[in-house]
Amino acid sequence: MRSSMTVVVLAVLSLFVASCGGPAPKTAQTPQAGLPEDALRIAQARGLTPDDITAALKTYVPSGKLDEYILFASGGHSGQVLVIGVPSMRLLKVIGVFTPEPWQGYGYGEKGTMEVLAGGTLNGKPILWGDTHHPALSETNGEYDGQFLFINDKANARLAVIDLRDFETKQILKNPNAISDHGGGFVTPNTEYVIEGPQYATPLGLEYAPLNEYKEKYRGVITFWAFDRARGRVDPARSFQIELPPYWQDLCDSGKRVSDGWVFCNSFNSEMATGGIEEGNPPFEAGTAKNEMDYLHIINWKRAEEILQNGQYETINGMRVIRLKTAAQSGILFFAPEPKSPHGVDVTPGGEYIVVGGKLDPHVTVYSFEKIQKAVAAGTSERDPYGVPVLKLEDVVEAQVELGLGPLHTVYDEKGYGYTSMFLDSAVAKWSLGGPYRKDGKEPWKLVEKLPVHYNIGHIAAAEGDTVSPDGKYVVALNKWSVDRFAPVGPLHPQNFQLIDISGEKMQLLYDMPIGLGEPHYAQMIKADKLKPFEVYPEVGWNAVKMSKDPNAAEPGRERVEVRFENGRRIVEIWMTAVRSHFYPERITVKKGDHVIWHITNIERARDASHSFALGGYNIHMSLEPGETGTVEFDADQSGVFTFYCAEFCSALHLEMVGYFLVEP
Ligand code: CUK
Ligand code: CUA
Repeated sequence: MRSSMTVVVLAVLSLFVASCGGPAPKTAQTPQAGLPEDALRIAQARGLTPDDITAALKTYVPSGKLDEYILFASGGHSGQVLVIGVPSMRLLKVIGVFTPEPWQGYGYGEKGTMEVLAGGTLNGKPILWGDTHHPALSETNGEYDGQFLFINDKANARLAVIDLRDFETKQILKNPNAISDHGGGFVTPNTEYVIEGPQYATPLGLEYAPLNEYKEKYRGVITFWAFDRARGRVDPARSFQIELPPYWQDLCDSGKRVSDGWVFCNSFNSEMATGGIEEGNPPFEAGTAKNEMDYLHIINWKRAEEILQNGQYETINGMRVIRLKTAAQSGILFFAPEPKSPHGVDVTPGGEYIVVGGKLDPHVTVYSFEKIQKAVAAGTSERDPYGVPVLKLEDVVEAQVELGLGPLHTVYDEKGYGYTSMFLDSAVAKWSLGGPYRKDGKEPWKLVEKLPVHYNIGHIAAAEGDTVSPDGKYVVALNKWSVDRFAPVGPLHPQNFQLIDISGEKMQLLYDMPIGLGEPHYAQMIKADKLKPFEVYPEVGWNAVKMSKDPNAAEPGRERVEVRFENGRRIVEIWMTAVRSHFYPERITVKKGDHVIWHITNIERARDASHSFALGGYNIHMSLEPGETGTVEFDADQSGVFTFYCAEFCSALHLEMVGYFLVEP
């Protein structure tokens, strides 16, 4: 066994060296003649198989070389976003979103970031964590444009906007009429809207109603957050919602190309179960799975815009809401049956088909947008209990493809294949699309290959996967369990991202990346060269939340401390600069009870010359990137001698980058 493996290893390596060294034997980068023996010796010593070796060669990114793709992954209940290079699977950054993040000084006193986090409060109550599920890159004509990233918080029904010029969170919006969400964020093809679909039904508008009024008072609500690209912010005044029945809507996806203007959402509790296992009712898990069919929600948002123009909406908690009756009667909302307890809904790149994962059904069900249009035009007399037109399954289904156990989410490549995550099978199923996608003569709508993954795959992400032109090349399996894949670190195991090469005839597993933070759900993968982030902030004195020069920025030569009185209270305002390796000034003296406003500008122009401002005892930390201005404002409510220092190892004399904050009793 071992010797035959060694022979294969040798064959793979000699092939590799031949192909690398063959055509251009004289360049300095050419592997030396000694390489094959070295490489063979290492491979043998480490017990690597030929597949291991090709996987290593496909994922290794040498020092100084950059990754081809960037994966933006939700951080799950860490409330953050992970930025990962592909194919190296190196973690590049953790972006603080719904949860304060100390390294970036996000939520530790810096005024702008405190205001961003305050956008997510509910009736003034701070909510300092989130359950991020679905990151969505901004799109132009259905292609990722690399400008913005959006992500939802399932736990609290919130949406965040991240600016990809500096990879920082700029805005958090609390949904005024729902307490949980799920099918979002997803963008429309030109990022007109960022969609936030609902999850668990509650009384609309965050009102109270007992569970025995479930059918009358509880509702789902889908939100269309209008995005103002020039301002880089969602504009709540132009946003709107559509009231939905209390069917527990799940994933949503935007139509594109032929289906642009439409949105599709699953649901999984058309039974309207309300639980109560303790009172002898069936538990939710059984109550929501009783019916054979749930409803695919088919929503015409362009029609909804017309209805808004006509003024057919109500304003609830400051948000324009198209009521359910209006939506059902005016061509906005339609249903189509879908096999019980569906999960993922994923529109094909050209927008022709909507693929629904069955969860408790071994098939994915493929709906045809063209057939949906015909069925809508033909009309139907069937209605759900809320008056929503229900199309006939046989009128709108194109195919049902048997894949195995627990199909959840589907992504696409450039060759006409779908890749579906199989939760119960712990596998990725590759299957052939039909219609315009089938140009290679292969049989359409058929399973072609299954690759085991480790373990319990949830979402799956593909290179440029949600665009109108996926790249193929890679998919990443976002596995919920890792069990035995990594060195044990206690009962709480990391999740496992597995990189898979899909460029060849057969899929190849390349790499396991442990995720030791929260539980990622979805991820999107963009070509790295589409991102054009700042290397340093464009001007000294930059306010990173407002993305413009801060009028209060401290300037070199104009550093100062001013004391004034407001309503009989002493206000101490400080304008300070930071540069390698000092703050200016270095001594700040105030009196106990003073209100302190402290501006600091990092006046560096060198790439990576970040400083920070750590004030012990006051729960204050700011990160100041080159050019950035930050402000902290607080009451000096503790007397004593405090030190402030730069926590970023910025220079040889970084330890000397310090000052005293003296608070007189
Ligand atoms: S959900 Cu997590 S595995 Cu929130 Cu997109 Cu399917
Ligand atoms: Cu600046 Cu350390």
